[in-house]
Amino acid sequence: MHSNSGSDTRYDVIIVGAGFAGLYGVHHAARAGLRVLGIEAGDDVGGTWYWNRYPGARCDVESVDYSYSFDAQLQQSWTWTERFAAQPEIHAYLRHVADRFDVRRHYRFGTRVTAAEFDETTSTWTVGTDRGDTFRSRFVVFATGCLSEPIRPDIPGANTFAGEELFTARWPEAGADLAGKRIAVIGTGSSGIQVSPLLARDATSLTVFQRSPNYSVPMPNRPWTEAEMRQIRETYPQRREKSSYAPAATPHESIQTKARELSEDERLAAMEQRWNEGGVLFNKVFPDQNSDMAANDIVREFADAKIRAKIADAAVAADLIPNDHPIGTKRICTDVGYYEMFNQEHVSLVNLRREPIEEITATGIRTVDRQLEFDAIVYATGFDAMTGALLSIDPKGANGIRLHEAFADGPVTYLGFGIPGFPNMFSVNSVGTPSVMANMALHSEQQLDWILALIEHCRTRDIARVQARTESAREWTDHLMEVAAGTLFVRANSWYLGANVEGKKRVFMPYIGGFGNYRRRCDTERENGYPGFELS
Ligand code: N01
Repeated sequence: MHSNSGSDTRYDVIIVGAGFAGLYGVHHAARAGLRVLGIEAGDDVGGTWYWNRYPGARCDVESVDYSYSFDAQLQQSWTWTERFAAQPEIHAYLRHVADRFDVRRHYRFGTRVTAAEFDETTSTWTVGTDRGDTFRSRFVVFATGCLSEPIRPDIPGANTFAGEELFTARWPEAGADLAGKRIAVIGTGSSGIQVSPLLARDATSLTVFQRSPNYSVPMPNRPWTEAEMRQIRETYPQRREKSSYAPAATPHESIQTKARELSEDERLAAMEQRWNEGGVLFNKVFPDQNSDMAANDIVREFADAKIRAKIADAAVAADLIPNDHPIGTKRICTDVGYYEMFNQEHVSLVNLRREPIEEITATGIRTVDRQLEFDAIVYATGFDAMTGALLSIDPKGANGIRLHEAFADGPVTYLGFGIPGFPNMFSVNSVGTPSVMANMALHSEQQLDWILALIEHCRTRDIARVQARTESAREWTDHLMEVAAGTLFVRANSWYLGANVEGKKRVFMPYIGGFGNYRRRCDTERENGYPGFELS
């Protein structure tokens, strides 16, 4: 890699990404006195909340928890308007954080990292960008997101479509005027389920193309009252304390009694309560529902009945109710009026299992049975999760090894942070962390605190190189699989397992043993002087 930027600055650390994690990392690295450079492909901070601007995009973790905990004044001064915040509000929050702590000055925006290479002789990284710059740094931290590499499905004829083509994960900043249009939505994961009811409101017609149905629980969103916000502010320290070692990094507690130890009435009451609380918490009604098929069946049948009751046409209901995975083993979606939407005359469902797409034409979509005409096609087709963004950069580590070679038999990390063969490089919210199963705001704080503490450890001891030991990474990766194998999660073709990307090795990527257990393990690693890493 040759420098053509004329930039001779040697950084202590380069942090790639300006989402929850990157922004926090850059701020704290600067605060710790490190020479830090942040690089971000988007034109502003926000990460997921910068790119996913589609109508209806909302977080399924309560707003007051899905926010930074590190600064009491920030926490006290910011007002969340709704229980589940919408994308514009979360993005505004992250922009506010960037302004408040003056973080933008450390960033290069609109700059995509395209290469990263470790130099053996100097133990430094050279990072290249799509603008032709190269930057050198002792450490590099990839906070590039778990769900940030969108998939464009390989459907024949897709590039011949003459109408408007939109991706939920790359929604135009100026919005899209789809009122009065005939719209196709391809994909029925969280994004497709969130966007469809909003698009249906003003469309002439909306057709949802579903390959696999998903479970969705209604999101009981509403504005926070002033009294609630006051109470939350008063009890924030306790709320955060409760979250800090909790399984999902939120203050919510699970019912402790197993499903089959409760009477039918008690079970029904518990499920009804969780259903009404809404969202992903329905994955945690009973402690055994993700490990015991009989317990899972109880919850699944309850959800099936709830969904069936919303849909007028029994045949449509049968298509919309999943039958290929235990409930919760694919991320439970959260919706506002998704199932009810199908009761409207102008909304229809195409079950791709019965009626596959043959090709996309200039005017619409041709299935094996018919030609359907559209003005716009919306792709809500998911992401190359957890490894996609980092593999697209494909860093070159010690001895010239490429990341895709190191991951040839599946991703291997130690605690998510370190990859053997890649000294002085850290990945954030990566394979081997609870990340996607926990509250990302607090998870990101934990990740960057840990990494910055290790960097500090190296700096104060003149340690030039730090890298995960092969045996500790192997052990941790085996442990991930072991924990997952004890659950029902491995029975679903989910993106957790990489099943949505053709040719991707099936490895259960998140650590499913809970945020608290993971965090304790990371604490121990630090307290013991990083025995899982080689320091030299
Ligand atoms: O992506 P997905 P997503 N032809 O992978 C279908 C988080 N999130 O963006 O299942 C036809 O879940 C695919 O079908 P199948 C959350 O963690 C959170 O919706 O592969 N269909 C599937 O239906 C979530 O889990 C929130 O058979 C094709 C869909 O596209 C994660 O992000 C909101 C296809 C992709 O679903 C990802 O969600 C949004 C093809 N060729 C996202 N290719 C909230 O907080 C793919 N599909 C609420």
